[in-house]
Amino acid sequence: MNQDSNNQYGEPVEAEGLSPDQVERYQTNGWLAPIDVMTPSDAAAVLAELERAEAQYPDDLHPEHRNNAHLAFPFLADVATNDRIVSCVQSLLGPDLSLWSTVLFIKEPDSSAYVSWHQDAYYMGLEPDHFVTAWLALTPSTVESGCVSVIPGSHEARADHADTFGSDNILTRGQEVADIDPTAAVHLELAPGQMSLHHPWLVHGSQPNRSGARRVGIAMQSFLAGNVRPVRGTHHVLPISGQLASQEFVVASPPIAECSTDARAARAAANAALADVLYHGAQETRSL
Ligand SMILES: O=C(O)CCC(=O)C(=O)O
Repeated sequence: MNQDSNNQYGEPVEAEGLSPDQVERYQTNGWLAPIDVMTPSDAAAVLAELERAEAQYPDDLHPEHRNNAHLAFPFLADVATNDRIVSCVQSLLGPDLSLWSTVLFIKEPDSSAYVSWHQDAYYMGLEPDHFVTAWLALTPSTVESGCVSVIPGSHEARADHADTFGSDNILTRGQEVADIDPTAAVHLELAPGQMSLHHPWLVHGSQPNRSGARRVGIAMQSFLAGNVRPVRGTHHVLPISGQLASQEFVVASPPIAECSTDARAARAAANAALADVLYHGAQETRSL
């Protein structure tokens, strides 16, 4: 329980966090899953909202524009500030949290989109590495549908990455760690409403969706502890609980009205800054 910290709306965060055993397993393995966050019917309701929003605002949620949608859609800001998610992350990082970015990782039925082996922290321009990615499933995330797979123990070392810009690769620059043995991977299968947590240096990726249904996940990437600061670039963060991290961050506001002019401008500013950080030194860029 984390009764002495508030979320960004000023509400106390009282949901159950992780047990000491779960914290230890996260620290040893570099990930923890599955973690129950919401009921399957609550996850189905979020999915229905997302699919309604995709139909209503196609220019705001198409495949090349899935970063930081929580800054334009209040229902996604609600997910990102979900008390259970925040409590679990506080168990790992302490009471002072902010949210750096979110990504909607959506793979259409029987499609070729995949995510190459990578470490999240490699291009984020933040130190120290006291941050965590939370990945919430809104649909079944299975081996068949291309769930997130992880390489045990890989969070202990920083790996070299090469840019591939592969057309089916969902990552910004198709960044890839070479020489990964896929037979060593652990597949983080999740039911709707469950999440995984992974360490910023954990090597992970995912295969194409070979099922007949969409695979939809929301990555909160990443929650930052209070001592994290930028080492290059401009970074927009959403305060989540406790004290804001470094004063060097630009403070983003949660959206009040869906896709309002202000909300779209806040998201656009955050994405422009994010692109500068993620494409640092890259030969090619894509829009976010
Ligand atoms: O959703 C996926 O398939 C990959 C997710 C991922 O790379 C991440 O959350 O860091």
